Order: sequence, then structure tokens, then C-alpha cells
Amino acid sequence: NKKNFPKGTIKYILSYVNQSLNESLDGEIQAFLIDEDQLHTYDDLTKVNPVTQTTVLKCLQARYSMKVFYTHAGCTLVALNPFQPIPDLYSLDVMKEYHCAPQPQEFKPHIFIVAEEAYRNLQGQMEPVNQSLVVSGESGAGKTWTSRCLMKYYATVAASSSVVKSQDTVDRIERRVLDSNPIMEAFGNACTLRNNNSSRFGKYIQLQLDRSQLLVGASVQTYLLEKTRVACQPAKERNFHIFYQMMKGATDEQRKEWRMPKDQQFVWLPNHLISFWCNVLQILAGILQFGNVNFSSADESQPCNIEEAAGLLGVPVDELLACLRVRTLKAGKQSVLKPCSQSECSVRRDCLAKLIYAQLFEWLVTFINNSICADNSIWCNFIGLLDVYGFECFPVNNLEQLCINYANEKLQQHFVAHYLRAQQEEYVSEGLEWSFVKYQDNQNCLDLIEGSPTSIFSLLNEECRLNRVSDAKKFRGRLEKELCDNANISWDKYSQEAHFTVAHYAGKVNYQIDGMMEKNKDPVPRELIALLQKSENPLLHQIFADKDTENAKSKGLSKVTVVSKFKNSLESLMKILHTTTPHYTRCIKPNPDCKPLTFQKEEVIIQLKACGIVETIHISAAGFPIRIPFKSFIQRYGLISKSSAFKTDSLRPAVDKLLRVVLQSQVLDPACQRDSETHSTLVHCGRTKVFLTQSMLELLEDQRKKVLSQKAFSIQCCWRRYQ
Ligand code: AD9
Ligand code: MG
Repeated sequence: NKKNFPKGTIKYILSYVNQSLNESLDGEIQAFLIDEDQLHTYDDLTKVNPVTQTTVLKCLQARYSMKVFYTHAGCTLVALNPFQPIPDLYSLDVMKEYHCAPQPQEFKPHIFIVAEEAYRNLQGQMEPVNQSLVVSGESGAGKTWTSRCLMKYYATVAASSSVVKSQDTVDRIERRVLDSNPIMEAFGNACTLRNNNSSRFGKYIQLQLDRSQLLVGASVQTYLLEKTRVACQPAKERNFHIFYQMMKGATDEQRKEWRMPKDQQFVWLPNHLISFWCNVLQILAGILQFGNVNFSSADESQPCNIEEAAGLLGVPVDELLACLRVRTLKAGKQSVLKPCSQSECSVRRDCLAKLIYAQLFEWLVTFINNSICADNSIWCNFIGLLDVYGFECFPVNNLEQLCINYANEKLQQHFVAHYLRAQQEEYVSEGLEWSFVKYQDNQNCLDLIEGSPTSIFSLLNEECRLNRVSDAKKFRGRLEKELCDNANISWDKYSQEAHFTVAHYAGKVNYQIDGMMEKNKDPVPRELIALLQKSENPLLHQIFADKDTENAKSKGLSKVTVVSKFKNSLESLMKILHTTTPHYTRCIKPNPDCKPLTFQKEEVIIQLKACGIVETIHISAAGFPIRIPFKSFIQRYGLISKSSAFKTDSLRPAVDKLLRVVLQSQVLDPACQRDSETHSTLVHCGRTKVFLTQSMLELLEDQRKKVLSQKAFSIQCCWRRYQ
């Protein structure tokens, strides 16, 4: 009725309808679901709607540009590395603020929320309820930084006034726990191409708390130190920090500058241990001298620096030389001496240096543990901080990467199980009965790597057990034959190279077989251990005194392979983790050059994949990733149903009715037959929101479009008649 329309109204309606129809589905629905200008305000990535790689990335980028570095992702915290100090982000006041808040979760996302949550979980518990804070991410992403922040937090909020030590000296335990960090980092960290302070070992620190939740001690467990670095550093990378520090550290002026007079006693270096510390430095100097020992000349003359090395290690130079130049082979009860080739001599030299350094590191960790670990009777709960190397994929990958990535697979499996539990809890709170049981985890990949009876590890170990000359190509053949049924391993059929590719949850990694079996054997000649047991350096002597060379013959040192040792240590870690409540933090490196405040999308997305955030997005997608409050749902899709006005006081029945209309129309469509058998695969009504799958959303959008086109058509007809 043209009288009812003020001039221009129909034209306006028509242009509006046409515009809605012409807008792309993606763009329009995106705008409906999220407000792009407000993306930086989303504190939780799982609330971004829909949860897709693109929206998650946009949200993180928007926040980073606003200098917001922490964002929740459901039960995980994502931490973006600012690569510059952020004033007051970790100050004492901020710590107090989070610690004293009645509901810290309502504050801005921060690592202190995670810390506080774990801490409060211990409150008023009669039984032990240990916590684990798992920090992961690629090299340079900020794991060690985050772990340090966490330690500082607990050392502050859980500080015991003072603990009286047995020798009646008053000693602040939290100071000592914090001080163990730089020492461990000096020995275990190095400057690499990716991070100036890269941790070359994994660590799990248990902060021990008493019944009043005060920090009373700590203990450290370390994993797989990259000892090869002692003797061989990749181009443009450096050896462990400690070597440079000791080279630099001993001048008189510096002692003055650092206010470290020679007679000062340090907590870490009580009097009787000063001499031990000198022994440590002496051993390190000996290792450095070793690097300069060259076996290049064929003659029998004494190589340079061997005398210095022997002197510093406190062993007779002729015996050291003999050990490096001659192999002792056992044939029955007889010993046969066999001269080594030039390259074998160098291998033995490197082996000795790596052996000494690795054992020294182990001694140091034990030493630290002895000085910070509380008596079992004092502590009742612990909060564990796990800082392990993240997923690695280099142009060339070998046994080290296989072990590291295997560790990450293990942690990912643990994480997914935990994440699914948390998701399930949210569904339950909204009254949904859907279950994630069908979700496939990464068990297949773990079976491939560590499973029994046949896996990459078992085959590697078999090679070592049979002690045959390593042949990389033959080994590839064995893998192809034995593991062909596992879909997670593949080979480039056209390449002759000895390699294999593993499809990890975080991406495919190509591993080189050359050198892998040798690395797994990690042979330590008995003669070398026997020699070190004779050392006049008391520390070196002590470190090797209990190493049983006789035992090494049968089942000792040489037969326990690297992967077996690693697998065992990881299994005990997983056992501990399973008994704790986990809290996950995923550190992200926003650019490869460590530039401040620079966000590169491609870099970030790769890491979101590698640390499992994308995986969790997929898991969410396996459920109902799109959540729309009832009211917004009716506003957008109400027009699909012919029934008139929906009352706001009974939204739920209105939504139900609308969904029935949409789904019934689908039953007629054979393409949707499978889903229509059970509507619960597409959509669920919670208590306050509609939970949708992506396909249900598309269905709704299609229907909306259809209705809109019909309306446009009738308005057009009407318009023509009107004209
Ligand atoms: V590796 O796997 O050990 O090579 P991490 O441990 O993940 O690595 P690290 O914690 O050492 O990385 O962080 C690298 C550098 O980023 C630090 O040396 C800091 O300069 C910088 N960083 C990390 N996190 C922060 C932060 N929250 N604020 C400021 C940071 N700078
Ligand atoms: Mg680190």
C-alpha cells in the first residue's frame, strides 16, 4: 500500500536488502560474530567467534600492537615476547595486586594469574595437591624468562621469614633458590643464532612448600644437556656461557667492580667449597685446552696443548696421550691394543671433553639440590616449573631433534587430555551432553617413535645392541620394512639419502640417519673413565670415583643408549606431571630477529601450530566452536521462521523452534541426510547460548539468504507495481 510508505523508503529497503545479499558470507558473518575494532579487548582467544586460525591471529596481533602481551586461550595462557623490558609489568606492586585480589582471574591476563591460581589450589588442602606449570615455546620465545618470573613470584609471595639452618646460620632459602638460576644458566645456556641465552637442557624445578604455603626448599631435575656443544659449536654460535665468564671473570679490577673481594664468602661458595670452585674452573680450563689439541701430524710427537690439558685435569700426560691414541679391545680375557687413526683420536678427544662436561653438569645439579632441597618432613606440596626446549625443525635434524620433538609429543598428549577435560567441563556447565571421546590424539606418532615391539627407538637400540658398523642406508631400509604400516612415517622415494620424515602434531620433520646410531650409542671408552679416576684434581676424582668401569663392560655405561635414558627420564617426568594439576603457558616469538614489538603473522601462525594452539582450535572445532547468545541468535536468524515476534522472556523456546524449522527443511535435502539423523551433531542449546558447528552456521546463513532474496523479490515486484 503505497500510502503507507513515506517517499524513498522502499528504495532504501531495497538497497539495504541487496547490499546484505551482495556481501560475502565470510565478511558479513565475521562482522556479525566479532567486532574487528574491538579485537584487542578479547582476553580469551576461545571467546573470539568463530574460533579460527585467522581470527585468533588477528586478535593476538591487535593486542600486541596495543602492548598487551598475555592472552588466555581457554585453560592455556599465550605469552607474546615483547623483546624489550616492559616497565612495571612484573614489579613488586603488580605481584601484590594479583596475589591479594579476591578474583585475580578478573584482572588482565598475566603470568601472575597462572602463578596465583596454582598457589591458591594448594590452599586449605589436607592431601597433597601438587601443581605443574608447563612453559613451552620455540627457542627465544621466552620460556626461561617466564620461568624466572614465576620463581620470583613465589619467592616473593611465599617467602618464609627465614629458615634456621643446621649450622645455626640464618639463611634465606628463597634467595638461594633464585640464585641457583644464573649458575645453572651459566653451565647450561649458550648463545645461539636464535637466542643469546638459549637453554641447552630441559629443567623441572619443584618449589617445595610447607603447610602454611611457605617456600622451604626446591629441587631440580634436568634433561638431556646438549653436551656436543662443548666440543663442537654450530657456525656463529658459542660454547656454554661459563667458559666465557671464567675467561673474563678473574681480573682484580673486575673483582673490585663486582664488589667481590677474594676473601668474601658466598652463600653458594661457603669456605670449604672455595677450593672446590677453583677445581671446577680448573676442569673447565682443561676442557678448553683440549679443544686445541690437534692430532693432525702423523708423527709420534706430542701434540700442542696436551701438556696443559693433562696438567689442569690432573692426569699424567703420557697416560692421557695413550688413552687418546690407543684403543683397548677385549677378546675374551685378553686385552688387545689397537692404535687409533687420526680421526679416531679426535673423536676420543671430543668424547672425553663431553664426558667430563656432562658429568660436571650433573655434579653441579646435585650440588645445587643438596643446598636448596628441604627435608621431606618440612614440605608437603610442590609447584613444579617445567622449562623444556620447544619443537624443533632445522634444515638438518638428527637424534637431538628426534628426542626433543618426542618430548614435545609426550607433553602435547598430556596437554590435549587436559584441554579436553576443561572443554568438557564448560559443556557440562552449559548443560550440554556432547562428548569429545571420538577425538584422535597423537598416540600413533608416539607409537612410531617409542612403541614396542617395533618403533624408531627400538630399531635404533637394536642396532646398538648388535654393535655392527652403522650403515645409514641399510637402516633406512629396515625402517621402511618394519614401520611401513604406520601412517606417521614417510620417505622420499626419489631420494637416495638416508633419511625419514615423521609427521609430528606440529608439522613434518625430516631426520637425517647419518650419525644417529653413533649418537645413540654415545660410546665411552672404559680407558677414559679409568684415567679420570686417577685424577689428582679432587673434584674430577670424586665425580668419576663411583663410575663402575667393570660394569660398563656388561650392561653399564656403553649399553644404556641415549634414547633409552631419555625415554626413562621423560617417563618419570610424565608420572610426576600426571599426579599434578597442570597449568599451561605457551610462549610465542613474534619475529625471528628478536626485534622489539614486531609482529610477523607467518612466524606466529607456525608457532601457534607447533605449540598446539591451532590443535586446540581444531579440537574446539570438533565440538561446537561457534557460540551465540540467544538474543543475538534470534535477532539475526529470527526472520527464517514465519512465526512472528519472539518474546525476549522466553528466548530458549524461541531458539528451539527456530532450530527445528531450519533442521526440518534439511531433512528433505539428501546431502544432509547423515547429519539430520541426529541434530545433536550440528547444534546444541546451552543455558544461555546456542552452540553451533561451522556447517550449521553455514546452513543458517544460507536459509537467511534465501528468505532475504524472497523478500527482495517480492519488494521488487511491489515496487514495479507501485511505479
Ligand atoms: V630457548 O629455547 O632456551 O633458546 P627461551 O627460554 O624460550 O629460549 P628466553 O626466555 O631466553 O627464551 O627469552 C629470550 C629473550 O627474550 C630474553 O633474553 C629476553 O631478552 C626476551 N624476553 C622474553 N620474555 C620477555 C618478557 N616477558 N619481557 C621482556 C622478554 N623481554
Ligand atoms: Mg630457555
